[in-house]
Amino acid sequence: MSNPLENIVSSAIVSSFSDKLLDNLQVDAAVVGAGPSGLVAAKTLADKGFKVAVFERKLAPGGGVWGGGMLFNEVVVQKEAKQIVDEFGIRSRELKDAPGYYVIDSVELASGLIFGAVHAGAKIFNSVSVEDVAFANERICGLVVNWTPVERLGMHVDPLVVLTKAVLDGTGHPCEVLNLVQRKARVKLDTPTGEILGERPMQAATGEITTVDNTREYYPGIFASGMSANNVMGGYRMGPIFGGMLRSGKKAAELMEEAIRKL
Ligand code: 48F
Repeated sequence: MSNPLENIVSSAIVSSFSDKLLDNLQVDAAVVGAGPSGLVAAKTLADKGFKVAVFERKLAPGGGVWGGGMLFNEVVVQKEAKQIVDEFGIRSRELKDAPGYYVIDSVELASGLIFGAVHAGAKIFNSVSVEDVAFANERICGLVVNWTPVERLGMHVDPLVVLTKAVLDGTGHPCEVLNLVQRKARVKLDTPTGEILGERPMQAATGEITTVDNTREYYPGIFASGMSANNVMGGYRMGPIFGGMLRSGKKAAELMEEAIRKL
């Protein structure tokens, strides 16, 4: 009896996904949140040959990029980040009245960042939420993950664990993973108070700088990028300008590479 098409399709999906998940239960770098900073970090690390898994709560990766500003689906980047945009093959148009600033269709930016990260070899697990961290020898050594629908429905289902040499909290404004580290591991973070300082209001130019400055390792094994870094370190928000986010992803990848190579 020949194998019906329905079975060929279902088997291919189940076996391919199982292989992917099994292969990513121990990775070099685990990125939480497929926003702009997380996706740039994922591509940069994957380009260097590291095994990278990205866990994204939503069905669609891309974070806050898709909606541009107030759902007008265009965003701005500045010249300091133009090279990163070019590396991904994403098109941009320089503003005539503000040289050094470029507009980008936000759908092209989101899809281009996702495509770039996946093509570099990073694996994105979408609809997967990070609900806890694994902690050993005074270091974050893994992520506790579960399906987002399980989380949303409040189902009493135990999670699985992914072990990693370095975690990036790229969860945006809530800095969820570092909040978990502070609350559950009860350790001091590398901030002036040892705690999360909290995001400050909008100050676009300063926010673009603090996003990159605040991108660093906050506890052994865990780094923050993007708005998460600003929340942890009391940085400013900046609205729909994305150069700082992209540069933060690059910086996070460089710091994580250094840390992984030291292990
Ligand atoms: O917020 P987000 O886009 O991260 P970002 O790289 O970029 C911020 C900008 O989009 C924007 C801005 C620009 O000027 O200020 O806000 O800092 O993406 C964060 C992603 O993390 C996911 C969330 O669904 C979003 O796609 N996320 C958050 N918490 C979790 C998570 C979690 N616990 N597990 C998995 N994914």
